Amino acid sequence: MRIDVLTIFPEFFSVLDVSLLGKARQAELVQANVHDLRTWAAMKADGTPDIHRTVDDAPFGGGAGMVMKADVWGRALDDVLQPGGVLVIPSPAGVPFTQALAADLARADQIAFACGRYEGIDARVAEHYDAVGFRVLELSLGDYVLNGGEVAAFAMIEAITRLIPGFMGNAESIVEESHADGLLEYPSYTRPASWRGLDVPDVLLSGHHGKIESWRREQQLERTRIRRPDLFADPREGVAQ
Ligand code: 6GU
Repeated sequence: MRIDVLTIFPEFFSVLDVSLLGKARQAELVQANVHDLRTWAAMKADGTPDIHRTVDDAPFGGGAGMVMKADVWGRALDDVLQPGGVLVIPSPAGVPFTQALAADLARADQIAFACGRYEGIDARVAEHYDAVGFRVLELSLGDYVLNGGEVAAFAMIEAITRLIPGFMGNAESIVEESHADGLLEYPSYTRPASWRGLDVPDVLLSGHHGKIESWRREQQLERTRIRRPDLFADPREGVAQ
């Protein structure tokens, strides 16, 4: 898989080298390229030089904040997006990024992450690349606002790359983890069996695999019911998939 990140804060992604992704990179399962968006801001839309390398401008219609310029993003993405590549635009106004989407994107040949500030990128950028045939996804991490798409892109890169076939050592730990089957993971314990007056549930010490399995299933259901009742909601109502 090839990952391209376009950002005005390329230094932020030096953390890619020290994260889990470092391993996938070494194994040559992932090739990650980080680009400074200002590389494509050396000229204005009319072709004249822009010594300030401006990437944003005031919103049409007024309002707070700045909007990132379509012409700069267009030149950058024309250079970076490969045929068949997926364009991901992190945005608090996007559809929810889920484990299912992460698994889907783990099979992509290329993903380009367009990291904008939270006021956003001129909406015509997503519209244009969709119109010319790219898969374009505006994705949100959750219902809170970050200053820019960088932290969100990094989280998505980690969620996606660990699902690339051959990346994780233990395939079972992916099958059993939270969200793999739409439920939260059951609680886990290790030695000592008693710690500060708290005992590991007896069933886990019983050696009875059938009972352990059904206890874990009950725990998954109970946890999900209490912490994430929305995961039981009818997917046809409300929440975007
Ligand atoms: Cl994807 N971007 C930003 N800027 N804020 C967010 C987010 C994304 N997801 C949640 N908050």
